[in-house]
Amino acid sequence: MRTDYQCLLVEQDGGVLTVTMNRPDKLNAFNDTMLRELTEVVEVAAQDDAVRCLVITGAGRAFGSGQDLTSFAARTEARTLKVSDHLTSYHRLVFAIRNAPKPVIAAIQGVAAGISCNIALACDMRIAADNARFIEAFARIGLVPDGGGGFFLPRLVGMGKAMEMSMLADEVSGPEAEHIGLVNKCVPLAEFEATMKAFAQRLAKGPTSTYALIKELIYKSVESDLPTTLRLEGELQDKAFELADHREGVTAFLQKRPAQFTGR
Ligand code: LHQ
Repeated sequence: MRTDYQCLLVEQDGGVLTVTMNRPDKLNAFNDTMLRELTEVVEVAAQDDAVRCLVITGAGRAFGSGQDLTSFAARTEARTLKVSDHLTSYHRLVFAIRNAPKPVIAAIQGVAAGISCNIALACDMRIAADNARFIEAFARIGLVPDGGGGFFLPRLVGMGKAMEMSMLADEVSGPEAEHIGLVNKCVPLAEFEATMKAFAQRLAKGPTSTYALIKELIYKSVESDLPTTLRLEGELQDKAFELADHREGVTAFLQKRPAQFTGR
């Protein structure tokens, strides 16, 4: 796994790969390099069996402040770039996260604004510190939510809250985010790092191949009807039954000991 990135810190601890967006003086705003690097790491980690849980987080006092507006404004004014073309690069990152056959977690402390917020929403789960500030900042600058926000937001928090967050673009705090289902867990900042590590390590020791099947079932179900989902459930359960981790889970239960999952 490559670790010498210009705008990222990449660290592996057991089965957990932690990727830290590292442009703290810009509150980790996305420039082209950081977007390209983050996409590469997620795509490589998705294929690497040694990585069983991926954590995306931010350096300094933010998760991320969205698109780097300084570099972007110059390019749109000069008409050297069509926004929808630029967005396809973000979409590649969104698909890489969603299609990774293992859990991808966003760990958010401080501000998560604009497309950084929506990259966090693309992840499978979110852990927040109580200083987190989620801002669908787009309407503040006359834009619609992008980076998948229009898809993820209503599915996570319902239509009304999604509309409110998108139109008013007010900050949602970490505790409020937990209350409305935007994040899985919000903890005091002092406990954030330890909580995030324990959560990720627990997932990394889980039945990884089964987790891939769970991702497929849950994500396809929100776009399917009941008969289709129940058919898929059967197909995926047939696959899960063949996995070594299923046999290990049952054996461990019968032997009254904790399961030792290998991820296969
Ligand atoms: C920044 C940024 C930033 C550059 C803080 N860029 N420098 C749009 C266009 C096209 C295609 C792709 O999709 C998008 C999607 C988007 O993401 S649109 C939304 C873009 N993001 C925003 O509109 C948020 C802009 N930032 C802010 O509103 C504030 O900075 C927030 C609320 C994030 C944080 O506020 P504070 O905690 O008060 O920090 P600050 O404003 O003092 O920022 C600290 C520094 O970071 C500052 O630089 P300086 O040199 O003055 O210390 C900011 O200029 C810089 N920074 N966000 N997106």
